[in-house]
Amino acid sequence: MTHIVRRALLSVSDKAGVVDLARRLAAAGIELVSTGGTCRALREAGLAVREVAELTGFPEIMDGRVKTLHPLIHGGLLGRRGVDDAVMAAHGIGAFDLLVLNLYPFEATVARPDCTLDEAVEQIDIGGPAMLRAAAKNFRHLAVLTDPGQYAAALGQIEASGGVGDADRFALAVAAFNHVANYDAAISDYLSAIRPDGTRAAFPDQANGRHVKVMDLRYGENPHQQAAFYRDLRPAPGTLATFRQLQGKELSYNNLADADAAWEAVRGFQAPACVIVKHANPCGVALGAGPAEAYERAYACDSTSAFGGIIAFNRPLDAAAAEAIVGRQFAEVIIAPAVGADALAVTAGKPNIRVLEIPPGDGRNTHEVKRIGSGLLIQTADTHVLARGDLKVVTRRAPTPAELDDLMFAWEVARYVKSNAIVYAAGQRTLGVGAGQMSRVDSARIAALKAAEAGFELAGAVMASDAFFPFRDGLDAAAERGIAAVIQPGGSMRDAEVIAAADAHGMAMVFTGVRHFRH
Ligand code: 93A
Repeated sequence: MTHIVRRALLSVSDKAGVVDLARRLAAAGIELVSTGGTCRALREAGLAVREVAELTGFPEIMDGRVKTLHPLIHGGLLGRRGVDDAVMAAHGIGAFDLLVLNLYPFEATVARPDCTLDEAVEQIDIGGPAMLRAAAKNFRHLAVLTDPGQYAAALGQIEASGGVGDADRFALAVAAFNHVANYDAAISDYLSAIRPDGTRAAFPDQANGRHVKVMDLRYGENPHQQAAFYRDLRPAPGTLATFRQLQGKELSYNNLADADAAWEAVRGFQAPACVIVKHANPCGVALGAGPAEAYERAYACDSTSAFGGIIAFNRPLDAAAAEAIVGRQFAEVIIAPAVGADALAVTAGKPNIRVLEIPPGDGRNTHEVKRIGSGLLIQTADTHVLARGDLKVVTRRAPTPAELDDLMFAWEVARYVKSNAIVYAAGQRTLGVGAGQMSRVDSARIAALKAAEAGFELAGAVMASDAFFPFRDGLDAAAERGIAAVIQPGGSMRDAEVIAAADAHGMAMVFTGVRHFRH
């Protein structure tokens, strides 16, 4: 339904287009009410406008700090037709049907390098956001314009039908709340960053009210970079950001990034699991009867890389697992959903090891954000869960039940390995991981090298690939190494050729239909 516009309130700092808008509103028979500066601009253009101060009988005071904060204004914006009519009439409140408002130019002001704190504070709009929120809340009865870019379409509707339609009033209200939210974020960013001496901190204590600073970090990815760690205001329970550090040195930027990868990977397993991450990639992943066994099996995959690694468990850390680690290797971080007092007594012998406990919760990070230049790339998190029923057997030979278990395991690992990812696995443990190569064949070669160094036999093992094989050479090489079964997305132009190669080697191959690029 269209709500007919009879009376409009205009109060804009950015006066672009407002005279033309007001002229056409007046021509449509709409009564205009306006604040001081806007009113002057409209009158200078020869328009008949009523000033807010005349309407309320109360002057603008305190250099304009108080100009619209009056029941005759807010009552006119908030009154519900058909509900509040009597009270409005009793108090002489006239309804507004349209609000045209944009806020004090706070961001432009603080962008000036010479802007003082006092100047910035004067640009904190109070009455404007209150009116925007009132009008946006009352979207069933009012349209609200916050951007000159919205004027033409609204005018078109008003001139054609006398008002603005339901869906558009709602969309405009949402835009108004976003305008206020961004404005408030700019204020909180600025004020959070200002130091008592007027200089601005590179890493403010709070950022835009949606993140809170957990800590300054000694440095970033490299010592010449500065860094800090912020947490979402309401972090998803069970994610790394909710950690409690029980012992150890200060966490570094790289520790946190790797810990996140290790924790997210280990959370994906149902059975007791251990994931060891080095430079953002798993270098050993295994299931076991308990944490200690899972660790032993994960460590064996690549004991060289595990040195200085991040070790994550999906079960409480017990003394046996803690002893296995400290007796054998240096670890940067150990993460577990709980750490027993006996385990902590063991790790205390190596006070440099950071031990993190993540309180229980099955919340997930919903979005991933990457900065590119002065922009952001945002995507939903890769939370795809592969069910066995989703697999398509494409070879003559189907995987045996044991192969199927290992294929599912290897696939779960591969999603946490940087592309191109190749994972060799057997018996619910990784045998070799090839990560981050520009060519899939090289990743496979590296994974085989890792397996050989660890003394693992690849004959009868399985292979997971995060994306499809473009040519048959990957399959031929795998067969030469003794790989018996393969899991991969499929979808290459040469799938037929790749399947023929697998068949020729007597391999079993399944397609997942999804890929797990990770860059
Ligand atoms: O100083 S305020 O916070 N107090 C108010 O009561 C108030 N009412 C409107 N700022 C207020 N405004 C703002 O004035 C509006 O958000 C708009 O940006 C500006 C328009 O003022 P003028 O019409 O005098 O140029």
